[in-house]
Amino acid sequence: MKTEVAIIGSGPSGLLLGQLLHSQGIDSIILERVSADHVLSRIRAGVIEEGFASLMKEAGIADRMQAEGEVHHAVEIAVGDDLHSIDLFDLTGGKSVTVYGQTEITQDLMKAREASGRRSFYEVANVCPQNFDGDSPFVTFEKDGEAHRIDCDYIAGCDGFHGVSRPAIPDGVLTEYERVYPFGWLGLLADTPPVNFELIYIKHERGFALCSKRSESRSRYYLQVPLGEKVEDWSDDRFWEELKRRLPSSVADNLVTGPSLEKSIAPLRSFVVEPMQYGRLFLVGDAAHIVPPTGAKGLNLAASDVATLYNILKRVYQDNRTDLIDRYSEICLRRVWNGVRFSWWMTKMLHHFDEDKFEDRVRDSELDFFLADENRRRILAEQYVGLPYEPVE
Ligand code: RFL
Ligand code: PHB
Repeated sequence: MKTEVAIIGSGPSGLLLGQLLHSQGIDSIILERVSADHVLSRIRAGVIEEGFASLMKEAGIADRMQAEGEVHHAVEIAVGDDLHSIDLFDLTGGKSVTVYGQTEITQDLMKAREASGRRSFYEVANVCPQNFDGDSPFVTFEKDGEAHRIDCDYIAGCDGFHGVSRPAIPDGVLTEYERVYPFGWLGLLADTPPVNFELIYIKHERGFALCSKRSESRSRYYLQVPLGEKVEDWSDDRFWEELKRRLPSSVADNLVTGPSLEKSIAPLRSFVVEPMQYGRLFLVGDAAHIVPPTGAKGLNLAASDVATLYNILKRVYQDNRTDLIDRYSEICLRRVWNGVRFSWWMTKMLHHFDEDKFEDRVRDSELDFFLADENRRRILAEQYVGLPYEPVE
């Protein structure tokens, strides 16, 4: 088989890149290890920055997001019983975020991929990017026990944190930066009306909690839990009870409980690899970096990587600007490190760390400081709505 760009991974990064390339008449083949249904069963992100929303419009797949997604002009932070509203819209001169689930985005992208007629292979094994340090890269894989090879111009490694693209880069090329946090998030999805219109990030002595949503009738809640906690030990009743204890009392009375549709635990980690490219192989999204979900940045950083790679490849194919190829990593990493720092900062300020009482007090004071006046809240708001994308020139 032959294509222009071989894309490994059919998560939001791979699908969005494929769709944007298609809009410019550039061909791609997508290879995915699991089934499409399995990809859609992962309940993940919910907050979309304006830059990402614009990219969806550019790819021609924003109709459902615009009709069903909720535009949010504010976000709330609770400290014990005190609720502080961060007015994103006013503080940033008119910016907002959209609440629309990653599952919905992925579904919209899969539908568009099918309509485009471009090739995708699901449930493939032994995917192996090769020869990407030369001019003729190729990818080998197996489907139903049969071996295949795709010859291509470029390979996009959109295969997440546990993928094969990053480990395929020779030893000694990449530098890894990592921080593992001593807790995880237990998430619960339920068809119950959300406890509040705006999202609430809660700092509480029993641990962090987050009230999020997918729609007016579907809630998504998270609880900070110690590492090693098992999801089987958390009945729905135990989850709701614990959440209620962490909610400010003015909010707790509005909590509607119900059976969970999904419950899972995600460990929290910050991870960045530099550079994000080697020869004709590019690492995109979670394949190159992971952030703790506290800043709602993971999917949004994946989208800005996709924007950068798409704009580079567009210029390569349309204007023969092959000089731009080497700039991918450098352009992405500036925005990535900003998101990594913001996510680390929010995680640190809002979670309960057991080990050091002094640092706990310092973190309390830091949050008080940033909530105290408008100029300081603006610093938080500008980063939450997302920094602008860097142009490719
Ligand atoms: P994905 O989504 O992990 O997709 C990678 C795909 O590659 C496939 N794959 C392979 N395919 C072929 N061969 C192989 N060898 C392969 N190995 C892997 C995988 O099966 C998969 O389908 O990476 P991508 O596309 O880069 O997207 C990244 C996002 O999924 C991630 O950053 C976000 O979900 C992070 N995140 C959030 N981000 C936000 O911007 N806002 C949020 O509100 C937000 N909330 C969250 C989150 C992540 C969470 N978890 C569970 C980690 C909340 C949670 C709880
Ligand atoms: C979510 O709705 O899943 C969500 C929202 C905000 C975050 C993380 C996750 O910061």
